[in-house]
Amino acid sequence: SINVDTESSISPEDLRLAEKAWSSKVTRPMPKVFSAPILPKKGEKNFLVTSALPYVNNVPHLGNIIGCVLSADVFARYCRLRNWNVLYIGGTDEFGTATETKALEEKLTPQQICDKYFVIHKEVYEWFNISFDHFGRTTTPQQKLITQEFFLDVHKNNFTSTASVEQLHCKACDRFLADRFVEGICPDCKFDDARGDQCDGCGHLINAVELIKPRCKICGNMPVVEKSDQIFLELPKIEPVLRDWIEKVSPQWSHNARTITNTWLKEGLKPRCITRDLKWGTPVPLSGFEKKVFYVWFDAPIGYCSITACYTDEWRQWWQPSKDTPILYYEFMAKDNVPFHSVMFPATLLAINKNYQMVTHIMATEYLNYEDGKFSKSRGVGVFGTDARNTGISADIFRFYLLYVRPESQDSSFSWLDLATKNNTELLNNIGNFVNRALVFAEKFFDGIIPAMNPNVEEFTLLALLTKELHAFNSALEKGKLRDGIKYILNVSRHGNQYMQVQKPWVLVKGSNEEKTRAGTVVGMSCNVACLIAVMIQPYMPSTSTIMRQQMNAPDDVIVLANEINILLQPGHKIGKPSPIFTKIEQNTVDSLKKQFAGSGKPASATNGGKEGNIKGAKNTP
Ligand code: MET
Repeated sequence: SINVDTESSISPEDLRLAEKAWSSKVTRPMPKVFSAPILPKKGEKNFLVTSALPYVNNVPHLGNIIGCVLSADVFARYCRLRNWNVLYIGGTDEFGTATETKALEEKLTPQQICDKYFVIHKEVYEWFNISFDHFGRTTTPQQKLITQEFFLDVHKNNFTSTASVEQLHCKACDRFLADRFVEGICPDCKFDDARGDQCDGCGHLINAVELIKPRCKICGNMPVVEKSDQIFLELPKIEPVLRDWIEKVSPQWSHNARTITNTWLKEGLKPRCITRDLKWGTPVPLSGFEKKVFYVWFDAPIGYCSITACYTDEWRQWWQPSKDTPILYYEFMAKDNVPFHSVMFPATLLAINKNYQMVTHIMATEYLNYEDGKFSKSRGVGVFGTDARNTGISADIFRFYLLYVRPESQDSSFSWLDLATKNNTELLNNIGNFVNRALVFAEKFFDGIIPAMNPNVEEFTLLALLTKELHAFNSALEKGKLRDGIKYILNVSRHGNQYMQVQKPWVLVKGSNEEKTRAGTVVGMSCNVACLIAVMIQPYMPSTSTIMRQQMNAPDDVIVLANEINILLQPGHKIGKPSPIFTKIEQNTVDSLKKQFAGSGKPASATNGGKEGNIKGAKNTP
């Protein structure tokens, strides 16, 4: 399954460069110490990284986790590993009808729901070792202030309009009903339990006012169609500037982000309703609209700004950067979030016209399935964030596997058997075996001291091969191709294993003096390759990287990744105590985990793109 092939042939020039890099005296920079508040710095590479803000009302499952927070985490960690300046912002998205629905369900207030689930999200991400610089939420005074300010700028610049919209109103409850508060008969297939936003019978998106015999989900009475004024974002008016901008930056987006955006553009942009007759949300600061709130997708991306503002008063340094500190802004998300980040949010910022930081890289994943089907909370299928810690499998193994199967260019699935296989082959047999043998040889044959190295063509060939892998690794990660990155690390380890197998230091060490010296070179080189692996794997498996580096007693400065390979562990360096790094996952563990998370066995309900009961498609009606 490993098909990233960088090897091919090593030219004399490759050898010469590898030799030069290896023997050049470099003073490695110390890893940057990040202290809050992290701000963009002139003359440095500045990265702003965000992951989509998960709706607060649910416990995230592994698919949600790899789609946004974990992917963004690996990228942010990679930036830190390169000693670049990076700020990683995340948080929960707390407004919208999803929260209100949950509140009704759990008989709590929306705010209580947010407070409860915010903690659940935070703890899940802590367990997965997600290294947010700040993890915030959208129910803050900052969010209200900034959303209202942004809106008023858009409004002042004439990029809004108002129109009367038909909605279902429940007299008994005295409220307009959001899509998810209505059920009825599907106008298409006549299925009698269709939801207000989508029919579970035929899968079609529905306009709630078209439901036949609608009923209020809260009280069961029949709502009536009433008109109400709403505010629209005039996308057609912004479209020309938006198109220019998209054309300029989208070549560096993930392929699906480009395609989804182009589909939207092809259909032509329509004015989009950005207000709702709800109570739970950011109030609209305009006379006549005081009782309305912003549609959750208008204010959710503004959460990135407001959460930064909760982190530092200097938040505008990131969001309205001066010309001399350009910022690369990477947004990670699952594909259903793309239009809101590639069209809606940028359109808002362009309409404001105050040089707000626009996204430079949209990195969207496809969906992760669970075994042969979909994750489903209601049916208890799949691993949810809160379950993961009770499996006996460490966060690093989950991280590794989720990144190994990251749905980077097509849907993929999480499978326990596959997780065990990857653990047992790639981690245990490949990396674990190599790193452990290298260190044990150093301990056993050289008293744990890195021997003198006199590299010859064998070593320079190895170094040239590794350099190719490292270059490919760096270029993949800079493009957000996190899954490929893992494969280059495994290649490095494979080269190391092959080298050790061919050189046989355990034989050499028993031979002539010359052979003993040669054994020293081989063991020294191997320990250095092991250290390179410990560094490269850091964004993916941070705890494992620490354990490896402890066993090597590696100096702190190794944890800055360069683009060339030079000596990480110097001759004379005393390593720590080697011990096995990974453990085998047995078949009976696989069997029992599979059973534990298989759910009730009831059939899946609707085709909903892998996200349970939560469609955020391209519907233009409120
Ligand atoms: N809450 C949205 C979701 O979970 C993402 C919002 S990103 C600003 O899909």
